[in-house]
Amino acid sequence: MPRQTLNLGILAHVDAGKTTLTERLLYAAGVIDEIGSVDAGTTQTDSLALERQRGITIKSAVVSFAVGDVTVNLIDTPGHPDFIAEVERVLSVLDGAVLVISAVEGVQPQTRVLMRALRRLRIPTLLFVNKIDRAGAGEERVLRAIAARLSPAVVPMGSASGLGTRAAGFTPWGEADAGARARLAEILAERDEGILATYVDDELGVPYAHLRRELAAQTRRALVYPVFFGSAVTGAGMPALMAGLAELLPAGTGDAAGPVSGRVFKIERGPGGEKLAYARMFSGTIRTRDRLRFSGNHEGKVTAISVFERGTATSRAAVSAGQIARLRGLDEIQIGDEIGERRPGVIQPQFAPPTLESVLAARRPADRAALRAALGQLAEQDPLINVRQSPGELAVSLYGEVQKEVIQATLAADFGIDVTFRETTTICIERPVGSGQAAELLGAPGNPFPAALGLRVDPAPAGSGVAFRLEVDVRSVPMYVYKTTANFTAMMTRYVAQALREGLRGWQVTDCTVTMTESGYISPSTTAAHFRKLTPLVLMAALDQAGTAVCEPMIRVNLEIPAETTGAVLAAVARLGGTAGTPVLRADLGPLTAVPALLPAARAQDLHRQLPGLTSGEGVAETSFGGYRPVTGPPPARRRTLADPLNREDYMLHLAGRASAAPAEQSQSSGGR
Ligand SMILES: Nc1nc2c(ncn2[C@@H]2O[C@H](COP(=O)(O)OP(=O)(O)OP(=O)(O)O)[C@@H](O)[C@H]2O)c(=O)[nH]1
Ligand SMILES: [Mg+2]
Repeated sequence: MPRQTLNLGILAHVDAGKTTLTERLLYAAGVIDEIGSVDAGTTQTDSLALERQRGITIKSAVVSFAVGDVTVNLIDTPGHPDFIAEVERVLSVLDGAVLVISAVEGVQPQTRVLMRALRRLRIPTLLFVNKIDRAGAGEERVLRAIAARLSPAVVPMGSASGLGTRAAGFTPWGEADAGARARLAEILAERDEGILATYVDDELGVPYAHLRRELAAQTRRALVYPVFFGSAVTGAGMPALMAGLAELLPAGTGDAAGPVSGRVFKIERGPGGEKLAYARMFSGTIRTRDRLRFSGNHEGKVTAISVFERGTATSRAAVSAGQIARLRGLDEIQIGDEIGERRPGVIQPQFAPPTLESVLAARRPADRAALRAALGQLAEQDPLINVRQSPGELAVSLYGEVQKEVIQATLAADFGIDVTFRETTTICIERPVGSGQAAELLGAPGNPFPAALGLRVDPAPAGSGVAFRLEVDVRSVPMYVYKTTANFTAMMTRYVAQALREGLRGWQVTDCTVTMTESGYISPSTTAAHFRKLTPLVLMAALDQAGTAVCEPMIRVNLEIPAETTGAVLAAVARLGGTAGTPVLRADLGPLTAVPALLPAARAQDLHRQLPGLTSGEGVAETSFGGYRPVTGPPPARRRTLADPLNREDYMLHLAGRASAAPAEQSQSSGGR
């Protein structure tokens, strides 16, 4: 029987100890003989120079070790919220996760954000309460916070002792611990009829082996969350946690003989500048020199394969289902690409998009072209930075200031380019406020192309994105170009998405339905390029009729503040352009009052800064993405990019002219396209 593989993510709030725990697990499994430290910059997974300097994780990293028959591919992720996109990309390739919680700080804001995503995706997860050796470490307190804030379905797996000392330890419960056994049966009985029936008769009536099997089954279905305690620094609790990985999480072998299916979650450049793609294999086998299809229509030949074994990537002739491969030779491949067969189901983003952007420029004018190329490479590894080029200007999307500093330092260290950033601004979106329709008919005066296209834009619910629908007779679609209607629809969907990247005021347009109401062609002169070029023109005209509202990103803030400071905090929220809900006194918060508030993303940082002063350091604020809200006052506009080959402003002027001017002038103004 082939070895089983467990693709395991380590997730946590920043500084909870993920990288230290990774190092400790590698040591305990015998992969490394000496334990590196984050503070000395000597760990396996914080291998980038910048990670070592700063002592934080920036990129996800893969290492592997064995527990019994199971090969664990561990993916260490960054905890800082500026790097949440790294976690996002990893989530879709995991079999299970360990969510690390500090025994001192307890459940922190990012712990909740991550747990929400893990629960939503039903990823089997073990909770590991780390740092029990540190002064101030708690057990009951942390368990209560976990139950109240992460999930009530938690199962403590043992008890901690000597908290706050180097001698702190963890003792797993076993068959003889009657109290723990009864509690375990009680929790499992809530989700299993068989156990419930026996348990009601006799608390200890369910055989212990049966309870453990059921615990594993319920953990694998993400119904319950076992909790372990320990210390990544002293090694306390490691045997229990490692046994838990093998016993409770779903390792598998996959179908190595099945059709090839994999997913790329990380892109890196090798020492010679070659592209390296990290892919998790769901099914099938890839061998060197295989030609692979990825992301729909691209193809490439694999020139080398590494798999993860005993710590690092090792060169191999093949990689199969369950494993993580590092593939070389696929120059066109991108992060998020599916290799081979598409897996059913759409991958929904779990976290908020970046809400900030900043214009940057090379200090030395001679570096301008090099900067563009370097940003292209950074975008390969992190497409969400969404490099935008407008006349004379380059801008990137950002989650925050730390990410900005990291981009600056990376450009300096890896590319030798010194850059300066202009001030950071928020990224707005545009939503249609009404319906609009426009068309270019075959041979109509001013239609620059031998193709007909009509589009209608209708508003759709907030958060629904963009939908495209075909409402034309299929006979009006040039089949000699597109082969099938499905293909035509797919291509039109692409053109529409492309065109909606910049709306009337330069922001991405979303939350709308675009319907194709008119189509026509002249065989054989009409080509795909004509539909592609006509789409932004017609769509902009339709959008102009519909009108759009510029909306800014909002941050939802859950404040927990001393009751007597409520008035001052509410006033500050209002000053920052936010709104607050009704304060609630909650028993679990002791003397604190909970206040929900919604603030423009641009101002949320200000509230964070003011909160300690307003609440004598007692207040805490937990933030999450709060959607978009129409801006008050004059809507901000964003500079257009060069990506659009046709000048849409010219076209709009031309349309305006067509409405009022004489026909002779119209045909003139359409010339030259
Ligand atoms: N006392 C004690 N300190 C720990 C323990 N685990 C980690 N630390 C310390 O906590 C700090 C952060 O540890 P990391 O392992 O870098 O935490 P991380 O979760 O990987 O951090 P990011 O990747 O930046 O989010 C370091 O100074 C560690 O030495 C522990 O069990 N006990
Ligand atoms: Mg780390």
